Amino acid sequence: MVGEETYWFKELHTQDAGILLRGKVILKKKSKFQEILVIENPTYGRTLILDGCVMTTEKDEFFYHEMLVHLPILSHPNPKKVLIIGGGDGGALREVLKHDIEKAVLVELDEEVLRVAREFFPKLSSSFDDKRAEILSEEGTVFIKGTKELFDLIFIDSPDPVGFAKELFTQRFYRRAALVLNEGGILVAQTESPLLHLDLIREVNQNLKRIFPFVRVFLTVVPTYPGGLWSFTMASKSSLPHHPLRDPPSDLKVYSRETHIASLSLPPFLENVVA
Ligand code: SPD
Repeated sequence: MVGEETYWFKELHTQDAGILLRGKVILKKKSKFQEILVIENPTYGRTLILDGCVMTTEKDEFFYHEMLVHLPILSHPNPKKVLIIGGGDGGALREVLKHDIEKAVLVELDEEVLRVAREFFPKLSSSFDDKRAEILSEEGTVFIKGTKELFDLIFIDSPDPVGFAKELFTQRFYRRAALVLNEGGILVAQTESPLLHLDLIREVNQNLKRIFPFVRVFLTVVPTYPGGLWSFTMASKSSLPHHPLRDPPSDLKVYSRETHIASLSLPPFLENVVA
């Protein structure tokens, strides 16, 4: 299969709809935790697929990583220490390091994903070599329980809530994460598709509101993800501004002052669920 030029990858997003990508298989292997597949698709470029789900493609990853990171980080008055749970491809870390922060700790469960990112996704994973970055391979839940450090932002850049990732969407996990946030800290999670996973977004929202008085959902598009429209949820014990507090880094493709404000403006079908 590796080297096969015309392999058709199929991911079902529901029982009867999904995405098809044809391409050359670059790598297929099983890690301790999951199946890792890398294909080269002429339209979306190199694509990382974990357990049959598209995680990132070279062509559209910036929609996800820029919006996940810059909107929350520019909502914090003075971010210095950042924690990323998951995010083993390095895309979120790359965006975090565009800011004047002192330290970013990335905690990825699967060290094989870190290795694959280093070898096949250098545009994302070159962030691993930044002096401010600390890369750990362990379970996020275990790290959060054991760490003595406090963070200004915690990004939960997880896969879908299936298998080992399910815990990262629970109230129990959010309570523990809240304990390692500095005063005024912000927790941010990827929270799936408003079109296909509205119940999950509602549940995460309710769970976070039991812990944090300020919770906001914001949106981006990710063409290769289920439903195409994607949500993030951020939460804090301090109020969250509606606009960025500083100028963004200069080399961005989708995040701007305008898209920041627009992304926080929710369509009624979603606003009704999280208001
Ligand atoms: N359905 C795919 C959801 C994946 C969300 N996380 C992607 C990680 C990219 N850094």
